[in-house]
Amino acid sequence: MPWSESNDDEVFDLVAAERQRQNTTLQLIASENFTSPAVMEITGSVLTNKYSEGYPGKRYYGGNMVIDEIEDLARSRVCELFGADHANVQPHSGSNANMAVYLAVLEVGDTVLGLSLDHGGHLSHGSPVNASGQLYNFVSYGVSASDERIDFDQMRDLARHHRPQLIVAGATAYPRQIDPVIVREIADEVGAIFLFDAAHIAGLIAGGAHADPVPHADIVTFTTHKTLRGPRGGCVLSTDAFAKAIDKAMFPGLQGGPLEHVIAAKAVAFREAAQPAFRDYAAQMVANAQALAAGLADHGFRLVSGGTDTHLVLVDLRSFDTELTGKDAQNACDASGITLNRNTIPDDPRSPFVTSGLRLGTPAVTTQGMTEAQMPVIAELLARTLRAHDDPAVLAAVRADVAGLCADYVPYPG
Ligand code: DSN
Repeated sequence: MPWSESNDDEVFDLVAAERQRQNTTLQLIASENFTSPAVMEITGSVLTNKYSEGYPGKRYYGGNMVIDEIEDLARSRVCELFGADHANVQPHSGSNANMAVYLAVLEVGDTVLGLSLDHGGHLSHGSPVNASGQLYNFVSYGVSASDERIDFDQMRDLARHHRPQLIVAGATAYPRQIDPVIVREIADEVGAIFLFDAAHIAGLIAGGAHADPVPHADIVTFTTHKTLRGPRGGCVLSTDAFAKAIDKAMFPGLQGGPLEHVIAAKAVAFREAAQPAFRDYAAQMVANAQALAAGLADHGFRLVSGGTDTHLVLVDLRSFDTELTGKDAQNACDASGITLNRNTIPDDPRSPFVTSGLRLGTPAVTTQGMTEAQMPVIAELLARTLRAHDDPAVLAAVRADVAGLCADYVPYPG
């Protein structure tokens, strides 16, 4: 029975509308990017048809001779890119990568240190509403009130007091580099395993803009679709000592059949990230974030930690407008064609659903070819939006200017 010949216009039209949205509005969500046509082509390939539970050479289904080569290629490319002993490229997401690590190295109820969610951590670092926080005894460290940077003295004190089995470093809304050497020292002092969650900064590491945590951490997890610019998915790197336990935890422990079409696209992205041009891209993401931060400060926005040395900026809206919430600001930005997300700031007086902050990132606009020259323009567009956040005429005018800017940097023409 052949496939239906009639096009599913309903879905295809919606995809076309989303492409139009991405082409004509600014994408400033720090965890998003524009992946390459090659990555998208491979993600949509015949590999989606194949079941391949298991690992290369040890599958539970026949017909995996080509798939084995693909997964081996992805594993060897990513090990070379980051200098790792072992890679598991099967996680469907960063959360799954983290959960597989917990399953591999912890017993239920074990104690873990992680960055608190409202200071920039991630749900899978022990939030009480996430399985990580429900299955394990997470103790949160945070940023210090004085400089809003990770308080390593607090991390050390908590480690000495709680003797955790695991220390998790890494963040989703933290604009500063995290020194893996200090975390290693603390982990060694208390005999803890050290996991570095590099979800946001994997592309900065691959491109040489941030220090590689692989030589210092026992295990490194990351997502492949943020600064790394690959397909949506996750990855775990580890020393040989943890390889077997992590592979077993991933499959059959946590996931079933791997997404080999995505794994092949990860292999493409790993190769792209190994090219010399990717080093320029990584450096430009950081330069753009710093220029954006400076532009926003000029308009009266307070920047958490005073700036950034990553691809993202965390804005405290209260210095700009005490009444303006992150939720209302995000809605106004949606109307003016600036896509970003509201975010809690450290010790936010408002709820995580409302928030007092915004998170902005430069991975996508940098892929489009924007540089430091465009960042003050974006800061101005944001300030105009938020100064008149309930005035539809101003929002429409900003939206037209956003479309004008994006017209010079169309990510997916044709
Ligand atoms: N949702 C991701 C982010 O935006 O940072 C984290 O999982």
